[in-house]
Amino acid sequence: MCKDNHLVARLRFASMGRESDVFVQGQGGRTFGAFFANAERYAALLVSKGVAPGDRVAVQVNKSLEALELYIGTVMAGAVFLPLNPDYTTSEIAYFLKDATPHMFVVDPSRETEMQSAVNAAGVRHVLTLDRAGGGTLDAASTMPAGFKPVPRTADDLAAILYTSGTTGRSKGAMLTHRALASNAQTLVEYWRFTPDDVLIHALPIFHTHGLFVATNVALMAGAAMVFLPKFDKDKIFSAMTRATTLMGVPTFYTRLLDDPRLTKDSTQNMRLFISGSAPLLAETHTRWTERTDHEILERYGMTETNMNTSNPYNGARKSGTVGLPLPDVEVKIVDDDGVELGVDQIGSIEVRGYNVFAGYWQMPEKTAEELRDDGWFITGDLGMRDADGYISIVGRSKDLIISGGFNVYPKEVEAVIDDLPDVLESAVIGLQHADLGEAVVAVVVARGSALTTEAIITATAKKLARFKRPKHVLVVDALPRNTMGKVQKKALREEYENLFS
Ligand code: MLC
Ligand code: AMP
Repeated sequence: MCKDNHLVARLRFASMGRESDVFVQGQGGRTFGAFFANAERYAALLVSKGVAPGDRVAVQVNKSLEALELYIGTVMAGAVFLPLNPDYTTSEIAYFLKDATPHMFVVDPSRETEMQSAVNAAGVRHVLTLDRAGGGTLDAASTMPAGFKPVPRTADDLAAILYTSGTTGRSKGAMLTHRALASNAQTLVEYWRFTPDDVLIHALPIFHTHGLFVATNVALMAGAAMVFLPKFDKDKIFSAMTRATTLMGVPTFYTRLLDDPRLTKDSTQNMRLFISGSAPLLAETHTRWTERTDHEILERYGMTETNMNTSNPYNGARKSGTVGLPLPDVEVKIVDDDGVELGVDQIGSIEVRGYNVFAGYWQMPEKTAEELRDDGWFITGDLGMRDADGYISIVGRSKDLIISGGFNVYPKEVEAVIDDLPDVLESAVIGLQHADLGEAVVAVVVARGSALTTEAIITATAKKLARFKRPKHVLVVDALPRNTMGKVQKKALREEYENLFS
């Protein structure tokens, strides 16, 4: 095993000497040698533009291999990779740039002009472009020499910042160190038995923990190959399954594949492992999948702040409805409101500790202190329990959060946009059960006067919020239910409209 502190050295170790082996299959794919050489060129370009160790490089581009090479190149340059959803609106990006003050912003060329004022306000020094085909001004890297040597970093230095929304509606930058990312990838490679013989189907976005760190880092660290798809695409996944061995996805991947008659024991016979995470996998989905394919989906549990915490075992019972056992080197405890550890089958707050845990929220010491205890325990905001065999189940969340198709939506952020409309008195945003997305965002709105239209709400949210945060349905009501303290009872709303999408 490679003991180097540098994340890139750790990710590269398994493919050293195998430069001409295929890392990414298919047209426009890459050998390991070409992949790392391109990353070295990006690193050289960044340094030539004055990117110094610790500088943030914000990247809002469509999924491409070049974007992955830029991730590795940024970390090689000693800088901090900051990926952003390409669907984020200008106002969302303005917040991230101002908060993170990156030295460089890499954006799709089609959005460069629109982002100019946000770039200026944040004092970003360089803007480069990268389109989904690898074109754009970042292509200046092609004239740079390969062979760039990674800028030395300690295990505690930052490799990435990933923004995660918060209950207050203000996104927080989770600071991830070289150690956190490298140690978690190493643990997962071993736990899930990844080897150079594996071929992973990569159909997830690469601006979140799941697609960027769990999928990409694990494949690289194992020296495994990938089928790299621009997005979830049933046809392409079925076609890839004949030559791939593993798939990582959110539950929506699995329910969509189950809806297709092509999902059979035959079509999945080359596969050895299906992994699900980022949102709860229904026990029913787990059972149906096993019946159809003879494979048991392996469910695991993670977070932006912690990487992966628990996983069902590779060998041994994969218990549906549970997220499995704490991973090696990760401590998990279930505690009551006073922080006292609870016993078997008792529901409490889930806390985790280990190398996998983040270093705090970027420039938010108070927020960090609220959630990350001095002794290293992180308060996840998830509620769970442990059974007699040690398996953890997630039974709810103490945070007001909706998970839609694996993307997190914090109601407060959506409510703030809706409440800003002059014809709105107040709103409550809730998640309702949805067959495809797990939960779907719904806005329940009280009008001020009679002029409010649902179109006005749709337009306002479309202007300010990325698509996955926008309500799939708007209900205009006379009043919101409140308890005796005057607090809006979202539970009552969820119960009242529970069948909206069924
Ligand atoms: C797309 N849309 C969504 C959505 N995804 N709306 C709500 N929730 C989502 N998740 C919008 C589209 O913009 C479109 O809007 C409409 O819904 C229909 O889109 P679609 O074609 O059905 O969606 P698709 O592109 O197929 O995407 C669905 C999906 C995708 C589930 C495949 O959302 C996805 O890849 N999710 C994965 C998210 C993820 O990686 N999470 C990991 C976070 S890390 P319109 O307006 O055009 O109709 C983490 C830690 C951990 O949580 O443990 O892993
Ligand atoms: P994020 O902030 O996007 O990283 O999302 C992390 C949250 O996703 C966790 O706090 C959980 O609430 C949820 N999550 C991740 N994996 C699972 C899972 N397997 N089952 C239930 N919830 C999950």
